[in-house]
Amino acid sequence: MEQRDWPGWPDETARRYRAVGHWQGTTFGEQLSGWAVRHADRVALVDGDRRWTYAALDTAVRRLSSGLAGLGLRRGDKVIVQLPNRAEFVLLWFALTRLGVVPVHAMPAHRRNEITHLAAVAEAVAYVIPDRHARFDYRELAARVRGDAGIRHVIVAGDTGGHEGFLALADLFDDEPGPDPVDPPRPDDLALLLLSGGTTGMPKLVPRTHDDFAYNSRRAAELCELTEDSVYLAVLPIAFNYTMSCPGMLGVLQAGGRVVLAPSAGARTAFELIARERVTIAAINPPLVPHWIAEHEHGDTDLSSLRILQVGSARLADDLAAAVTKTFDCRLQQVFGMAEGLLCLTRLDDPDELVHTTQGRPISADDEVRVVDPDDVEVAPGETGELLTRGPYTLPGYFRAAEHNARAFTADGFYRTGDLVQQLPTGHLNVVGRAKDQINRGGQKIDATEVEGHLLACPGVIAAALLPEPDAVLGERSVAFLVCSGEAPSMAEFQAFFRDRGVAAYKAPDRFAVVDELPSTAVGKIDKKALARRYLG
Ligand code: OOB
Repeated sequence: MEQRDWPGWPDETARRYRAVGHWQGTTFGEQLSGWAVRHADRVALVDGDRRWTYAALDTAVRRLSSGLAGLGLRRGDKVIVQLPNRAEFVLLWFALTRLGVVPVHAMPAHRRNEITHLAAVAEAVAYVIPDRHARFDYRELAARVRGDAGIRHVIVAGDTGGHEGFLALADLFDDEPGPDPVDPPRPDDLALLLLSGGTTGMPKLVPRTHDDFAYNSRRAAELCELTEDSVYLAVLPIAFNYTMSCPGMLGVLQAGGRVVLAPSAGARTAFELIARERVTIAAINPPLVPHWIAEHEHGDTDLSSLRILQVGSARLADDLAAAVTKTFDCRLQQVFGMAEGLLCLTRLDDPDELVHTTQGRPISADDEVRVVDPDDVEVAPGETGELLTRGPYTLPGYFRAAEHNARAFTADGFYRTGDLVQQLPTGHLNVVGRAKDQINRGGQKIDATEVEGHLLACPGVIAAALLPEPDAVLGERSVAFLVCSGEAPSMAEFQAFFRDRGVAAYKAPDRFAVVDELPSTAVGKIDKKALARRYLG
């Protein structure tokens, strides 16, 4: 049934990944139970003043699992989870995966437009939200979405605010852990659905299995040499697979270490937590780097516990990379990853030269990488080309997207990443550009086609193209080139238009430029290269 929703790995390949031990045939529920035996009294999770030992975490998860099962949630059901960095995310994530119920990882920034789309594609039966977060009331959002999307249950981590039919997550913990699930998941079942950055309109869903996602985090944890003494600080959204599994929360838990949740991405907050919890590894994105450097130079927080600072999700400038090494008494690790799978890390013993100028190399000996020209022919070593990949934790196809899959993968199953790279003889990759129609706004991916669709729906706009332009802080920001029929709407009007359409705020263009016409290619498509040459230099 499920396999028809997405292609799955060829049987022969799957057998090989099992035989060599990449896929270990355990589910996340089983793993948590195992950790709870092995590390019972060690602290697993810290959120503010709240702490859970492994034993307490396992018990809480079992109590919540049985409550969720009592609601009627079953293996294969999909649940949209939109929670910030709070312990409730962790409890819920394990409670769902233990039942084989599949969390769909929404981001806190998503709004009605994105959630409705996710709910429709996934046929989600439930939607889990915080009450309020970052001055936004998610209950209002859920009240609107519920009507549009066939969602049976809205579950609030916090106060339901009197919304009729909303359930409080706290009330779903049964008094005692119930029996094991009647129909438990299998290790090769879909475990979670991640969101792709998107290039063709709306985010695609990335299927990840228990086997492949566990391998991803376990292998990353090995390369980061995580142990029981490791303490991971989750700075970026916990639902992001960078924070979940690279090695992230899952990697540190499987090593018996401790996860500390940062309530916000601010450097001050992070530094206080590093000092208080003796954090050994933290993961951030390039826009945060200058803030961390400034905070370190002006403050006197004790960061002596920190061994690894990971930076990834957008290109880290070589100079900034060198500045990290100079400023912090810890190892910089560049992280080049994607929801779709492939993860590249610089190694702890790589020479500085490689750590400062490359985005690492694939974590698995079975990650297959090709660098090709537009005709899919491999380029000469060291030359620039598009990165194609397949392997033991890279998706074989998106969820319910057969048509898109035909374009996004080669005939022999390589995923077209849309990233332009050069590969060094050491295997390290240098990310030099992008062949996909996407803007990487400081790590947040914006699908140009999707935003252009919104722009074209705006009264008075007759043609639209969204392009990246360099930005000192974000690396890239978005600029919308518009052809308008009359007087162009103001910036404020555009912003209100995007908000009213229920689109996540980061997708609203940072700048608008009204032009007389958009250049087109021979086949009549908008020529973005010419547009960039003409207006962006
Ligand atoms: C991570 O995942 P996504 O799915 O949000 O975005 C993936 C895309 C990549 O295809 C690439 O275009 C870009 O983000 N990217 C980088 C990069 N890391 C990601 N571009 C240049 N340099 C880097 N270091 O962004 C993600 C997932 C797991 C771990 C880390 C990042």
